[in-house]
Amino acid sequence: MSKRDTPDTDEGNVRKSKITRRSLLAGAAGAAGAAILKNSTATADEPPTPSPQQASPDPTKAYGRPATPVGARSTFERPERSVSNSPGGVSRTPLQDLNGMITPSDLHFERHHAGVPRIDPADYSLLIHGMVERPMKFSLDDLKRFPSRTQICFIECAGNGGAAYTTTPNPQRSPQQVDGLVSTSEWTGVPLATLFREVGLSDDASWFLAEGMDASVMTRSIPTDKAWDDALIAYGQNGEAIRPEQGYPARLLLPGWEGNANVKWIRRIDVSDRPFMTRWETSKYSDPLADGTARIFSFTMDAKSLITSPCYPSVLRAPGWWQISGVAWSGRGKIDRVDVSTDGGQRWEPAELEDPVLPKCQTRFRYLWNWSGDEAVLMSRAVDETGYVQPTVEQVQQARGVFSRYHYNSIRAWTVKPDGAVLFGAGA
Ligand SMILES: Nc1nc2c(c(=O)[nH]1)N[C@H]1C(S)=C(S)[C@@H](COP(=O)(O)O)O[C@H]1N2
Ligand SMILES: [Mo]
Repeated sequence: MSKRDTPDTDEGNVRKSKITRRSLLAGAAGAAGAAILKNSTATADEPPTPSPQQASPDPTKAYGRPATPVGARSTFERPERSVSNSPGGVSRTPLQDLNGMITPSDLHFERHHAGVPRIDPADYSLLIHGMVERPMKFSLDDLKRFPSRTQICFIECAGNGGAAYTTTPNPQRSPQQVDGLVSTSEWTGVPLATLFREVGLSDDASWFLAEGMDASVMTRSIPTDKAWDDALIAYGQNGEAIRPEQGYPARLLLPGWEGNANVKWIRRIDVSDRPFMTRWETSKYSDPLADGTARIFSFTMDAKSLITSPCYPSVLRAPGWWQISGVAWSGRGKIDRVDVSTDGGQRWEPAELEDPVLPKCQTRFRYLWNWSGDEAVLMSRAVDETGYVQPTVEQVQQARGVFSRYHYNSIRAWTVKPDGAVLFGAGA
């Protein structure tokens, strides 16, 4: 039918609907207007009526629990730290259950060598002495009178990731089991530089000893430069007081530096012009090298990344689009880029980084992947703002030998099997 042959009635309908739309905008909806809305996708459905199961019999109760002063997770969500039986305290963060960058405080990993001391904040004090003009003791209240600073950053145990320091890892490992000794919190405290100005450091001061109040009396030597840079005496964690397991009422926070040096329950700082060579930095936390020497005071955590979804023990239900998601971090500064490979490291493509990208902080990355259904090997590779590239396990073993005990930041891999099972390692 040619345009000229179009019946008048159709023309009339077009005109009528135009007028109707205008009148609708004017707020005068007539019978014709209703017809247009009926055929439109913009029609709003009735809101769903709550079913008896959804409706709460008592609006003051959630999940049948009475309203409480302190909340709890949905009973459908059960993220848990995994607690190991090794001597001392170790618990690991369930990285595979987390979104974004923050670790909920009750899921922050724990590493303590002789239990968690119970410290009444009224009895707490921090002594700063040694090569200072005015030795001083600060109560917790004293610490809180100074201007505070807040920083979101990760803490990672230097021993994290040992399970990945091999070319033949156990395939039945979750992100928590491989790399669960890393967590990220928002920390609040007083800059150590402020306290150092208060006590007046002598000109030759270059190191200080940090000592904990727990039964292990953890002691580490730290260069004073770190204090002038960004060290905190932290008393806040994710908006509340620091957790007992994280060092209540105060800990040393050294953003980007190995977990062990972040002395918890800190009670004493002894300022000096040389390191103290404590057992925590000579027999432990120094890295044996291939040539028989050891690297000592290897404080900075190198760039690292880990895909946390998909991962063991989850299973991909079907081929098609899946989001690959994970976290990347570097003790040197910001993450600049994370590359993802879905073919075992032959081709790499940049992932999207989720804002905000903060220095010395975990950064969430994501990459959309169309899984063909064939076996695939997923890898991620972090590059930080200094240009440092996360190495392969072969590269780390070449540089440090196979007996290295700390700083295992090599590229991690997951193998996706044709049946959708996800296993740890490239050769799984
Ligand atoms: N006083 C004291 N500080 C300590 C420890 C300890 O046992 N005692 N453990 C260290 C180790 S080995 C690590 S990895 C970090 C762990 O911090 P977190 O338990 O808050 O995660 O704290 C460090 N600070
Ligand atoms: Mo540690």
